[in-house]
Amino acid sequence: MATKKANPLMDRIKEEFPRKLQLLYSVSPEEASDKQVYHVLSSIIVEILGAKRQSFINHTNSVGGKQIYYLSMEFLMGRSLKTSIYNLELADGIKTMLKQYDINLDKIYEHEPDAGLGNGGLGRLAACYLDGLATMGFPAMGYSICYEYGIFQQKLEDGWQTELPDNWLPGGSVWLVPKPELSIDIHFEGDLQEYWDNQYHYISHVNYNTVVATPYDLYVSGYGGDGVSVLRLWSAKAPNFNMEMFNKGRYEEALAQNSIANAISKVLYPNDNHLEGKSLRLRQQYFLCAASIGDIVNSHMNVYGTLENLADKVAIHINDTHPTLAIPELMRILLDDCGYSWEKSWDIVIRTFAYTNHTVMAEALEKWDVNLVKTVIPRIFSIIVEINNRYCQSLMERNGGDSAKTTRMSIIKDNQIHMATLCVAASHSVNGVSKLHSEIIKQSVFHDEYENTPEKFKNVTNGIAYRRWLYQSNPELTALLKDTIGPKFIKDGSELEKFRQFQDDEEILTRLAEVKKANKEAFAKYVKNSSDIILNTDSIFDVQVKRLHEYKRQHLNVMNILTDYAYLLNNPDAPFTPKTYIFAAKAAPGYYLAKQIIKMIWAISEEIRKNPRISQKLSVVFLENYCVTLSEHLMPASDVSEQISLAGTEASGTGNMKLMLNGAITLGTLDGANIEIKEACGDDNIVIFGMTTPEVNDLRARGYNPVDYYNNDGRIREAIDRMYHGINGCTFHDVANSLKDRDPYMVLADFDSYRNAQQYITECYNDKLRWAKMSLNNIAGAGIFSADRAVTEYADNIWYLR
Ligand code: DL6
Repeated sequence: MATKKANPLMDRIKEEFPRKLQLLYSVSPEEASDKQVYHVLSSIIVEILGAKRQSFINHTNSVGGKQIYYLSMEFLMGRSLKTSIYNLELADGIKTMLKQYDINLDKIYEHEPDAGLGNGGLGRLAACYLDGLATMGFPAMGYSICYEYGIFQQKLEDGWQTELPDNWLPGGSVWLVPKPELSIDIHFEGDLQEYWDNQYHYISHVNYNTVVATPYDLYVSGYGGDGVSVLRLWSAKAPNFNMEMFNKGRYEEALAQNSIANAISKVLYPNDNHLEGKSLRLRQQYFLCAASIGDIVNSHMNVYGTLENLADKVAIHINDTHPTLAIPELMRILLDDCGYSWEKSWDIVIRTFAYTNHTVMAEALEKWDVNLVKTVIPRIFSIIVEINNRYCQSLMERNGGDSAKTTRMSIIKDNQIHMATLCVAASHSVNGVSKLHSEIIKQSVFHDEYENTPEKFKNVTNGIAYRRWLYQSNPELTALLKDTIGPKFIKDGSELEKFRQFQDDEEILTRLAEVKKANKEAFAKYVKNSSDIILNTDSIFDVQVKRLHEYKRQHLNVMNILTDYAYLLNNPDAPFTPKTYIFAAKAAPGYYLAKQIIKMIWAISEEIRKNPRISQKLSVVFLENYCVTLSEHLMPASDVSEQISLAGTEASGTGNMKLMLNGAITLGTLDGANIEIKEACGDDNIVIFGMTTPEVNDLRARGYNPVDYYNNDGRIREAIDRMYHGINGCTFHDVANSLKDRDPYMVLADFDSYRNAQQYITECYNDKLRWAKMSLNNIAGAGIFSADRAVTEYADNIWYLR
């Protein structure tokens, strides 16, 4: 039998580990605390990755390879130690090494805080893509802000969400490598001076305030191969204190300038799918863009000494509109610093930039007030105005002087700058994140733009760093897969398809069911250790975990639970398949209705908990502080994946992919990537309900009247009246009124269909072999949703990398 080859890095780690513990903490491995072990182990891995990255990039530069720069205000990284060790294929070696000192690696992981530099789907996607890019050997750097405080820590107090600061740097900074020599000065406010010299028109920006951007690098290992991505995070500091201003008696101004500068990288804005039109947010966005573009230009100049070939060697990707200001910033450098003509600069910009849209929610489409932009970044403002003038002129020419259409498509309208419009105008590619979403943006959000430049519009369905949720989080399922289809699926997700051949193999189906049961028990233990919640592992684990938003319709789930609860109160002895509804969700701190819905879930859970006759059959839990690490524990234990947004509202979803990969059955609408999940797992292995997008549009056009549903369906009436009358002593008038009077996401219209789907899924579950077969088909179909596949599509169709 062939023995597994030892990883050559292990010799170095075995030597470094005791040496560094001694050097940094004067302890031997036997004496070291788990925290010290975490720090030393992490710093060794960072050094390994740093060296690997250096040779990877040296090679890219030596062959003149194109580089990807991925700009995003959010990267929801989670923990780095475990994923790095697994991706470097060091997990077994390190486990064995630590065992000899009686150290448990799983306990060491617990000392790392999540790097929660994002809100949800958009930020997690960016993190997954850094992993995919490294794995596929595409040279990539992500850029974001080194927020001192990431996404808040959620705590429920009597069911009401409170937000605690997420001070992640004390434990997390070991992963950050400072690069002060690459710092960049960013200029805010000030005045523009125009002058002519030898027929050349110059603009200079004077009297500005400077903020210093200092980069910190976080390495992301790919699985196998040579690739390592870097996430470069910018930290903001005021330059030296303005003594001159202070000495002139302008004390407050000098101090205010300092604090404005230092505030820029202080905290992540905690909104998801919702813009925040505050001046600090605008500063954050320009800070990220100016620092990153400056850095890209500097490294390109170091290698090539010219920007002539920038678009051939560099692809800059804009993750939603938050980093749009990178476009005028690159124009500024090409025009003002390099002296290129407008036409030439614009040509370079268009060929360099690509943009992904991640939402159709109107409230998330960014618009900035003209006066604010003009004050905070005057030169950038003047460039946007010029871009718009030229763009509108070209539209008039192209559309036979159709001024109404030009006005609709204008970047500046009603005293606001429309960032998505600017992105579409200045990028060579615009993509949505699932097939449905990419169609919707062509037909509605960007319809005029699509008619104007159809060739720009593309689709790349999202993908996940699937190894994190499979072989790093679900060792039992990984072992079963290795036994049945061999280990190739770890490198190549499409290999999972081979698992389908076992869909009628009773022995394998039984083993699969045993894996799920073991995972549910492990999760129940984990939950019990961190809270007082006891999970019944003989019940169905029905899971809805995602940001709390009305369009995601957690309240539809609640309506069904209330209906079941009412039934059980009236029929306590009726046969009932036990079910545990598991929720986890953060709400934006200012989103009142979302917080009410959290409180309502908590109230139901409390009320049912107090009634043991019912809670054996029906139980509801709300897990606090949903984050990447919690998802890694939960996904392997889930039976049902609730993906119940109103059709046409969820751009893609990625939690749906993680759950499918772990064998959960999707209970969902035909929305976002659910449609492609259905194609991938097969119609019999998913439970679909509700209106389709065209049906939603028709109903809206006909006039949707939720109160009719309230009047005509006793179950709906009873559930909503329960919100009025009180659950666990609290009333929920605002949620009830919203459903009855407005119901913007048509919860009531889909209720009947959802309820039937819930009953059907329970029926399927009760047939153990059938359920295991459905589950197996989901795992087998999940390979298509890997980030490796997604980034390869970007590389081929958008970045033209090979
Ligand atoms: O594309 C990643 C992710 C999608 O899977 C979700 O469907 C979508 O809601 C999310 N969008 C955002 C938008 N945020 N803003 N602004 O998070 O993107």
